[in-house]
Amino acid sequence: MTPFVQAFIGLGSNLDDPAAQLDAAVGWLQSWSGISLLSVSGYYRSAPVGPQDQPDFVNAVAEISTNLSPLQLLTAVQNIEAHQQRERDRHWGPRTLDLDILLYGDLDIREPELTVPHSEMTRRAFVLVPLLDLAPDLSVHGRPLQYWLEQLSDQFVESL
Ligand code: ROI
Repeated sequence: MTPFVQAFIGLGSNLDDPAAQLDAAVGWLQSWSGISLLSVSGYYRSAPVGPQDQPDFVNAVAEISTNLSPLQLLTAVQNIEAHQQRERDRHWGPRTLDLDILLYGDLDIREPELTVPHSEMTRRAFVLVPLLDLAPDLSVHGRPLQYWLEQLSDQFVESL
């Protein structure tokens, strides 16, 4: 049996009452077999990274403990997205719910379906700010979160 591993999931939405979408996603994580929800960051409003002609996002990060393998966890979060009828018409466009595996223990995963640590996380203030709520002492790619965040002062993120 797989031991439990601590993992972090990024949550984002900018359609159909984004904060309610995140609440619902947290509810799914809480009840999912093989996942224990440990904590959830504050919710943050963030300007869209990528195409600007879309609404602001609401973002958060959840800390979980899981005995699912990385690919089983990926399937779980994809199922949760599907339950909330995720809409995504175009690449980097608006979406009702986006769940990203940010970190899975201290594993480095490079599979065609899954890269962990998430390949964009050190370039996204909307990930780093909520993650700092939960794990202020964490390092990614050998540097503290705060180091990465300092490079991103142009990205707008505020507490909701
Ligand atoms: N921008 C913000 N601010 N928050 C997101 O969750 C988010 N997700 C995305 C893209 C479109 C890259 N931009 C985002 O997938």
